[in-house]
Amino acid sequence: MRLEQTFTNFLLHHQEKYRRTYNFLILMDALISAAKHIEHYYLTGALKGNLGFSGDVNIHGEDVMQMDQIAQEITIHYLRASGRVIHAISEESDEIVPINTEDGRYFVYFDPLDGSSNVQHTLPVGFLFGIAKRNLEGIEDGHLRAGKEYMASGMFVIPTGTFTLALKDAGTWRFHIDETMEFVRPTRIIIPENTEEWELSFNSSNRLTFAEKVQNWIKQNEPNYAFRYLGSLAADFHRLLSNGGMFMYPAIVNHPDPKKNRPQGKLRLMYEAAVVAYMCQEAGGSAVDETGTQILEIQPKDPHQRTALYAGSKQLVDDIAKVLAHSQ
Ligand code: AFP
Repeated sequence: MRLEQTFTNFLLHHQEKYRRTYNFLILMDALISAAKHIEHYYLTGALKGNLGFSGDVNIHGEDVMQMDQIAQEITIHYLRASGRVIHAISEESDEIVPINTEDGRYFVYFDPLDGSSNVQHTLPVGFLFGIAKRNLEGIEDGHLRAGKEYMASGMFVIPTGTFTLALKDAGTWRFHIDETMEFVRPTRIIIPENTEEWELSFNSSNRLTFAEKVQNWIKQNEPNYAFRYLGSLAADFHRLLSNGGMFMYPAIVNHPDPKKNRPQGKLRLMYEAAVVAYMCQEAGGSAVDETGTQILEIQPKDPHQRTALYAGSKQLVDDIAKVLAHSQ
């Protein structure tokens, strides 16, 4: 009989090793409880009729799915119950959500259900989150945190029962759910250097709308790698962390309908790109924006700020970063 190390045991040892408090455990317990409930509602969504549109439109002008609202409600409930969160920024909330502004210890940035084009088919979606800590030494000014100020980030790929967590200076770890609904078997993730399995992941139907230099880079390199794209950042990045290669959501600058151009990129900086970039960096990879700037260095000016994203194996990201920075 093989009995596995649980996530809780793993985190308790981590906290002990770095002489940290139990506060982070309470927050992680809240996020895991939220993810398990979101997975339950998603798995039973087709039978309960929860996989359709809610009729509402979010701050990004996108149709909101019923599951987006269910996931948001569940997550805010558990973050509130933890008593550890100052405020939260969510893709599903136009405004910053004040929670425990006086006694809270953490800022949480999250996308409770990412990959809406997969929802109606119960295909993989993601619960992405980034965590930063309040200033314990001086005045807390509540500024929006750059990715490099995060202390952890992670993602649940729903409904696959997999959870990936990056801890500051302590690596990126993957966990799998067992028959008792416990996340177990902590496995350290290092993006492979061996290029055999490397892949490129991007929405190929957009390729002619990318900047010419990006189109040229893809033309030169794509023959060397596999191509995979699920349309859910968490699911695509989950696979890429194991295989290596690069996920790209470039700026859209040559769309035949200029109104559809997205020079600032599509993905949201604080709860999508920085979350992935943080896990990437702790796994030995890298992530940059359309100018070749490190995603983790970007200081957000707006909670829902967008960015282009190139993330994955350091060698590939460094290579395209040179091209991106060159002709600016
Ligand atoms: P939605 O949640 O709006 O579907 O966006 C999902 C996402 O933010 C990310 O998960 C995907 O990588 C990317 O956008 C998919 O975008 P395209 O459908 O334009 O390829």
